[in-house]
Amino acid sequence: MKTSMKISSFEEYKQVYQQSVEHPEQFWESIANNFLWRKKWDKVLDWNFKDPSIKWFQGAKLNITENCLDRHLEALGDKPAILWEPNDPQEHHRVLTYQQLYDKVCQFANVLKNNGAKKGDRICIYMPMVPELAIAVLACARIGAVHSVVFGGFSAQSIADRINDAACKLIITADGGFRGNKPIPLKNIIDDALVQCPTIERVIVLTRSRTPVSMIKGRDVWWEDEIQKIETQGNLECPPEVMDAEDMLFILYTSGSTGKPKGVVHTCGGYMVYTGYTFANAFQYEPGEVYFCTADIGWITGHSYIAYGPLSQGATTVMFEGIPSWPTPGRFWDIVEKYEVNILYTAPTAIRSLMSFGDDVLKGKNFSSLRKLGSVGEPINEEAWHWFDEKIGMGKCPIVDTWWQTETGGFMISPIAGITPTKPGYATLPLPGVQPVLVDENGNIVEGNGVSGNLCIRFPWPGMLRTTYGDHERCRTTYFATYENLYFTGDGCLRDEDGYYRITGRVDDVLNVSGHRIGTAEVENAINMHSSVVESAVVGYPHDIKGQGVYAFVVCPNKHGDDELARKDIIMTVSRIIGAIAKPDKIQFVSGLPKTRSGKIMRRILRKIAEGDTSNLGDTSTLLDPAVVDEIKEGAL
Ligand code: 6R9
Repeated sequence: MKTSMKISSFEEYKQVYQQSVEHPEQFWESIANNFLWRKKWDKVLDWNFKDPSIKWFQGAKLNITENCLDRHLEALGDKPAILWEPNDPQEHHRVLTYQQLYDKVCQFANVLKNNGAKKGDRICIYMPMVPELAIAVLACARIGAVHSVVFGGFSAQSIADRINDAACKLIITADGGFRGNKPIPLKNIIDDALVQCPTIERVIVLTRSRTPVSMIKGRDVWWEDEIQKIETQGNLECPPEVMDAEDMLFILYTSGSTGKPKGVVHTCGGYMVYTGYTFANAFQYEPGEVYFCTADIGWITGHSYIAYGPLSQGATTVMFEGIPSWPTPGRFWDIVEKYEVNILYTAPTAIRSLMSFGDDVLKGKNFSSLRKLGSVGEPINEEAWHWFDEKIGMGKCPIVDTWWQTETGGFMISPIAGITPTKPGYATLPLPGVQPVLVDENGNIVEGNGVSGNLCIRFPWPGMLRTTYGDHERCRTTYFATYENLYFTGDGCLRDEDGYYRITGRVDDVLNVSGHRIGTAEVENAINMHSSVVESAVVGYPHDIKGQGVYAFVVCPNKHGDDELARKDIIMTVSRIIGAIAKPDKIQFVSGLPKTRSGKIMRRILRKIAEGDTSNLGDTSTLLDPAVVDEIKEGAL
C-alpha cells in the first residue's frame, strides 16, 4: 500500500478510509514511511483494549525533534518555523527560522543536561506563550526527557499536584508573563508550589517580564546565564537521544469525572506519525503556508498543532502570547493581516466572544490571505459557524471542525479541508484509520444512520494515550472498562442520515468551559475546602460565550449573613486550589442538596434547575427530602 500524507479528492478519501479499516497496519506503515526513523519497526501494531496494552511501531528508533528540526534544515533552514506575536503589539515580534530554532533547541537541550536532566526524567514546564516555551518542549524531547507542561492559568496547588504525581526533577518557568493587561507572576506561583515539591532539584527561569523574583541559591538559575555557559563551553550541538517508538514523550494532565486530573501519557513514534499526518491531511497544508493556531501550548491543541504536528511537516506556525480581545477586539484579525495567515485554527468560544463585539471591529481588516479555517474544543453552534464562514472566511474557506481529545493525541473526526463537504455543527467523518462507533445505554453498538449514542472507538490509532501516569488501572477503568473492547470517549454523538457525526457534548461529569475541560468533582472538592462549606454540587449550564458556565449549589450555613462576601471567599478558594479557569460563574446557597435515600446527589435535577428548565424535573419521589427541590427552584439564579 502506498498512501500519501494528503488525500486529494473525496473519492480518494472514501477509498483510503476503506483501506485503512480493512488493512490498518499496512495503512499506518505506509504513512509512517513518510517520517525519519533511525531504525524501522519490527511490528506495526500489538494491542488489546482489555489491559489495555497498545504498542505501535515496536522496535523502531527515532527522535521526534529530528523530524521537526534536523530533517528540514537543508531545504527549509532559512524559512520561518515560528512567527511569534507578543502580547503587546508595540513590542517587536520575533521570527525563528528552522535553523535558528534548531540551534536554540540544541543549546537549551545542553542546558538541561548541564542541570542534571537525562533520558526518562520528568520535567515540568510552566511558561508564558513565548518561543522559549516551544524551545523548552523540544529540548526535553531532544534529550529524551518527558515534559509535563502545565497551563499558565493553573494555581500553585495544581502545579504542585502535577509535579508530585510525576515526580518531576526540574521545572522550567519565567519570571512572569503577560496576558492582556494582566501581568502573571509565574515564578512567585512556582515558589508557592515548590514548598510542597521535594523532587524538584532545579528551577530554570527565563527572563520575560522583568518583575522582581526570589532566586534561591543552589536551586534556581536563569535561563540566559545557563545559555551563556553553553556558549562559553562551545557546547552548541546536541545529538538527539535515540528513543524507542514506545518510549514516553510527554505527560499532559487533564480532568475527568472523578478525582484529581490524570496524566495522559503519549509516546514518541505513534504520536509523531499521528500528529504529522492529521495536520498535513486535514488542513491540506501546502509548503509556505502560514498557519496560526490560537491555542496555548499548555493544552493538547498547542502540543499537537502548534508544536509537533506543524513542525514535523516543515510548516510556519504562528505563536501568540496574548488574548483575542486586547488591546482591541480586533487583535486576531490584526495578526491574520500582519503575518498573512493562510490557515486559522481557533475555538468556538473565541469566535462567539469576538462575534459579540459586533461587525464594526471587522471593518478595514484584510482577510484575503485566509484559505482554511479550523475549530476545536467544543461543539460549534451554527450561528458561530456561519459567522466564521461568512465574516472571516468570506464564504471561500472550508471550515475544519476537528473533534478530538487530549487522550486521542490528534484529530479523529474532522473534515479534510476543501475535500469533505461540510455541514455546520458537524465534525463530519472519521479520518483514515479512525473507527468510531456509537453505543446505546445497554452497551450495544448501534448500526446504521440516523442514530445517536455514546461515542467509542473500536480500533487503536497511533496517537492514542498509552496509560495514565503512575496509575494504569485508572486508565483502564476510565476509558476501557465501560464497554468491552472499546475506547470510551466520554462524549455523546449523533450520526445523521448521511453518516455524518455531530458531537453533542460530554455525557460524564466533565464540563467544557471556554473549551477547557473541568471536572465537576474537582470544583466541588475545591469549594468544600472552604471552612464554612458543608457540601456542594457543581453542574454546567448553557453560557452564551463560554459554551458552558459553572453553577455551584453550596450548603454553607455559617456565612455570617453576608452572601456576597461568602461568594467571593468561595471563588477565591477555587482560584487558589485549581486556578482562575475553574471559578464558578454562579453560586447558589441552599439549605440542602437533593439526595436519594442512598445519599447520592440527584445531579439531573440540579442540571435542569441550572439550565432554567424547571417545568419537568422528572420523578422526585425517591428523594430523601423532596421539599429541598422547591427551595432550590425558588432561589435559582
Ligand atoms: C482537543 C481538545 C476534549 C473534549 C472532547 C469534547 C470536546 C473537542 C470538539 C469537541 C465537539 C469538537 N471537543 N473538540 N466537541 N466538537 N470539534 O479539546 O481536547 O481539552 O481534552 O477536550 O472537548 O467533549 O471530549 P480536550
